[in-house]
Amino acid sequence: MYVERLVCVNCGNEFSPDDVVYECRCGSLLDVVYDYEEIKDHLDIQKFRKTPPTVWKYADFLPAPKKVSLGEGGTPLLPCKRLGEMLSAPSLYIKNEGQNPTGSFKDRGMTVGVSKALTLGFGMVACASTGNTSASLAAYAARAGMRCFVFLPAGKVAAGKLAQALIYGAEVIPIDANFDVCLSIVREVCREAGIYLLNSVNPFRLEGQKTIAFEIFDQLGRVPDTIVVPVGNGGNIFAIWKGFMELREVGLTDEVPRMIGVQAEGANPIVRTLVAGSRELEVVERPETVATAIRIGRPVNWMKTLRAIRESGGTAISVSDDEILRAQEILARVEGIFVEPASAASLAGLKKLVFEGEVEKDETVVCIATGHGLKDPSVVTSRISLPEPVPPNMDEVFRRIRTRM
Ligand code: AN7
Repeated sequence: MYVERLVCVNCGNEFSPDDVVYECRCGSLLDVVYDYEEIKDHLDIQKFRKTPPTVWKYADFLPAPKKVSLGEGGTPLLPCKRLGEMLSAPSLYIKNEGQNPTGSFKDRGMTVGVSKALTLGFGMVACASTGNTSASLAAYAARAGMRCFVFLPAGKVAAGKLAQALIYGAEVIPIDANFDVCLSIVREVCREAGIYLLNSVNPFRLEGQKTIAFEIFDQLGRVPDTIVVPVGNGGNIFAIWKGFMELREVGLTDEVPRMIGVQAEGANPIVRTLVAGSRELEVVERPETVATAIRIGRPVNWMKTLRAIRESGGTAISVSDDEILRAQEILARVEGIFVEPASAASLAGLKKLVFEGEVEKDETVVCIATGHGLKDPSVVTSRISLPEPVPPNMDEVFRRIRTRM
């Protein structure tokens, strides 16, 4: 392990990586710092280039030894020529995180976070979640033989995600409140009850998620110009940016991409904060969107998010629920990639960015498809109705298909 220390992103205060600490005395979150010179000295570039990508390929850049895994990472980076041409962004790629073990990018964080929990000697883990975090944590906790508690906004979690948390045996605790309230509750629960917290306030979990950047670099053979990411709590956009910064730090590249965050119009605190040029977070008290995964009004990682966006020369934009649903449909129909609404936000955002001249034709753009479409089938079945049944009669069958050819 080349991990050195935890550093507060606000005041620079330092902690040991063996401390169970999620925030600094000043209230801000912590980041993990490594001995990059050591990593650089030990990096076998030939072997590195030949090894196929998975989360644990990048163990040198991770803060805990591998203790629990479900075969996460190694998701495809899919060139989308036809869709790219339709959108005037011909060098478009989709990083399909829906192909992770529980169907979202959260698995990259949980393999590392739960491994860290085991290393620290915890027997219980918990999180608040809009759905995917709970599905992922429940699976990794099951695999590790740990007790798992998940706090969910009652009635606002997609059916597939809820089914996952239940079948993996987590203790599901629905709360009559939104995600932001659930998170403040679980933070207190973990403080009081000796349970390890695995929301993105946990500095180690995000370390696993930065492997998205390493994989994109490996698969593309270079750093893309622009990364477009849906933003909820804002942990993932920071993690991906950090991954690219580390590749530069160890001398594998000179480039860092521009990080662009996309939020739903009804849940866009980061966009509001950027537009206002504010030093404080512009909280959205009652977040609302069809993309329930990113129905978040008080993103705990807001400082990290703004740093990634500002330092990379990026931006953040909002898209409407209607734009999100149309992007979801077009991605499925034109490229055969079915993503959940929150993930489609990145594509809806790209469309808008091209229209506004923010993204140019010659740019290589990677949209992060964060979660699988099967997580939330009701958004599709409530929009696209099932055709009337046809009697088992060949004349009737041919009549039906001729009208559709
Ligand atoms: C599909 O599961 O916050 O900006 O509790 O499930 O790192 O929060 C999910 C977030 C994007 C936003 N896409 O990532 C949770 C949760 C999907 C997601 C995000 C989420 P962050």
